[in-house]
Amino acid sequence: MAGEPSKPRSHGMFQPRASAQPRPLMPDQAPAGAFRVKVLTILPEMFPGALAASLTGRALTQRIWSLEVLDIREFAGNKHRTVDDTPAGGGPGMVMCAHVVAAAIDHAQADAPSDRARWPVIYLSPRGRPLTQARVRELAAGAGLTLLCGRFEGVDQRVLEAREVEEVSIGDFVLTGGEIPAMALIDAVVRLRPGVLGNAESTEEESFSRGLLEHPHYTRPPLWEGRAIPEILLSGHHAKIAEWRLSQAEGLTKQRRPDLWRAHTSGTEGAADGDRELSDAPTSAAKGGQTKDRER
Ligand code: 4GX
Repeated sequence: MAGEPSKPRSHGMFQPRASAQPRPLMPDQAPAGAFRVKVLTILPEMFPGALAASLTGRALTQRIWSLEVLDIREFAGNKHRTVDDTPAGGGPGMVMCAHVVAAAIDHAQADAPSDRARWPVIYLSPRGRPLTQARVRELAAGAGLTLLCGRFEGVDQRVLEAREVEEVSIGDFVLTGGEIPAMALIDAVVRLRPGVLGNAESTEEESFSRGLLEHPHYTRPPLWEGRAIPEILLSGHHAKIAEWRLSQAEGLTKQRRPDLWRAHTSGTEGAADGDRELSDAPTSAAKGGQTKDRER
């Protein structure tokens, strides 16, 4: 869905111009350097949805990234705007038609850079390769991406093959459609673009705990419902605190994610497909600590 074209707000001779111009939420044209996201869906009204809030929303208004939502029904080619048909071989549900989805993909890719690796078409599906922070980083380094959101039982396999669509899963569970997974992927990618995260949310310290789950976090009050903040965190010994956090992160990873722990200890993290890093979030006070919401 393209934003509304900016119209003159005055019909008079003179058009007064405020120094800070209001910008449409979704500009028609992405400025050079903006990360361009195209979404193919039969539910365009779901976008920008949650992506209009907070950091991704601010970045969208700032044109750090752009969102173009295309209604797959526009490519149906019949007056009933039918996009699906019954599954070959029988069975329940409906399948999205290859020709309709192909027309939507071809339209989306028409003005994308020809290098497919830099602008992939991704189909969100539980059958896909699990999304990793490593893949998110690669996508964020590109120029943009096109996301195909399926409904019903999915899309005809032939269009995935013919258009070299990459299948990606956000987890081993089944949602009603690919729109929410698409939003999750967009959020993960956009936050890595320059200018999206402020200092407080920076990913600078992520290498500290690379490949590990994050250590627990605490804030005031020091005693809550009889539970104290671990004493070490109130000691002011920064080296000791960093050591404690690392050991917490290691313990947690060993216990909850033996797969990540194996990758971490075997030194395969960062390898082509071995990178299952989760701890991208700031390890906040690892470097001096800061309170985002209030001053100490
Ligand atoms: N990670 N969904 C896809 C349609 C569908 C159904 C069956 C293929 C086979 C999902 C996920 C996810 C819901 C998106 C079903 N496609 N996507 N959709 N988990 O659950 O990415």
